[in-house]
Amino acid sequence: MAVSKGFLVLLPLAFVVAISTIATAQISDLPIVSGLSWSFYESSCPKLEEIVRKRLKQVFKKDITQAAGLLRVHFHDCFVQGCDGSVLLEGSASGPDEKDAPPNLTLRPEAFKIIEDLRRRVHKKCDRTVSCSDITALAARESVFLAGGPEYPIPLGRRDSLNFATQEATLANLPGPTSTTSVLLEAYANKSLDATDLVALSGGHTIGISHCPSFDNRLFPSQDPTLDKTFAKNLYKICPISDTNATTVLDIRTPNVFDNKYYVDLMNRQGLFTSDQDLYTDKRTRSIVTSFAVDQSLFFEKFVLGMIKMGQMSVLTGRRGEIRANCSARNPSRFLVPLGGEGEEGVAASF
Ligand code: HEM
Ligand SMILES: *[C@@H]1O[C@H](CO)[C@@H](O)[C@H](O)[C@H]1NC(C)=O
Ligand SMILES: *[C@@H]1O[C@H](CO)[C@@H](O)[C@H](O)[C@H]1NC(C)=O
Ligand SMILES: *[C@@H]1O[C@H](CO)[C@@H](O)[C@H](O)[C@H]1NC(C)=O
Ligand SMILES: CC(=O)N[C@H]1CO[C@H](CO)[C@@H](O)[C@@H]1O
Repeated sequence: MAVSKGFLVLLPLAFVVAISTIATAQISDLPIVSGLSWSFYESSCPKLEEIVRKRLKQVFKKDITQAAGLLRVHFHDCFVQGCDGSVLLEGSASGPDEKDAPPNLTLRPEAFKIIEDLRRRVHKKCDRTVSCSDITALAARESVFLAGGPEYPIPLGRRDSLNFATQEATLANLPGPTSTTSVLLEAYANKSLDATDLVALSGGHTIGISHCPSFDNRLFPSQDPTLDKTFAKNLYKICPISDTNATTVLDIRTPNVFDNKYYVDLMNRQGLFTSDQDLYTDKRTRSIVTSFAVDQSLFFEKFVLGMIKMGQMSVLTGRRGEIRANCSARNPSRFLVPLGGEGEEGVAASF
């Protein structure tokens, strides 16, 4: 049963008591989208989660920064057309795809390679039973945990999209880093995510990096007054003129650890993007930022709830969608046989 995994394991023992408010029963009792299940691969691929964790442990031992890349890919997948693996598809014949849209240009090529490598390992053990969208979701979940964050179950059973997401959809659905809290609240509300979800999910920026063009609106033509002065000085050293190629970390305190220091950064005016810092400036979200900065277990709890919500956005289940044999390409026609499940729609009827 998934119940055995339905708890949050927090590394520092001190947090265990505080987190007991969100115990086993609560997470796997959450209502989930029909077609998904907490124990979806229990019989078809019982070793799935073990395979993913074991491999990612090896990958992160070499380079922990890959965790951030994997977390971000899942976020991008879910926000554009739903968590359907569409972000993984490469080059459509008929024009630019989701991967080529500006916000995706900074997704790490390694993240796509890691996901495809996980798929290969999983399918070797379990044949083509596990979708690329589920592997992406699991990789994000493991990235959070292996970088020091909470351990939590996620519902599985997603199918992979048959179609590409357009560049237009990508731009319309992924808010930019210059967005204000007002814009973000509206974009999230449109996806049934509330202010707490927004602030908690933004905590994903506790790991990872950014390129100068994503934040140099705060440096040029003039310095954003909400930037801490010393912090700004260092950013000018990294990005001496606008549109340079260099990178810096998103969380200056603990750049590779999944913890609540991102919120401490915001309280010290050391958030990197306008979209980060404005969460502390805006009265509607400020108290949520403060509550996470002083209580890591509260942040972990809300982050997990946000991820479980986000991970179910517009998913394809049953016979809607397919299980790709290659995460970056739709299946060739020899795979076009109905997959299990009692859905109404035929597989790949559209082509
Ligand atoms: C609130 C809306 C969000 C905006 C505007 C935003 C924007 C960005 C931008 C501009 C970057 C850096 C791109 C670059 O220049 O390299 C970035 C990186 C990142 N974002 Fe977000 N993001 C948002 C929400 C999220 C969410 C919900 C998550 C996950 C839960 C997330 C996880 C990450 C991670 C982990 C990185 C670092 C990636 C790496 O190191 O390769 N972001 N984000
Ligand atoms: C909300 O979502 C709908 C479709 O789901 C989209 O057409 C609309 O542009 C979105 N609005 C905002 C503000 O994101
Ligand atoms: C940008 O960065 C890439 C990779 O780090 C490098 O190959 C390229 O030369 C850089 N471009 C500029 C204009 O600095
Ligand atoms: C997977 O699909 C991509 C994109 O079409 C292709 O470049 C790659 O060679 C494929 N991999 C395998 C193992 O067939
Ligand atoms: C046009 C372009 O550069 N597309 C890139 C989008 O991001 C992926 C992953 O980094 C690259 O593989 C694509 O080449």
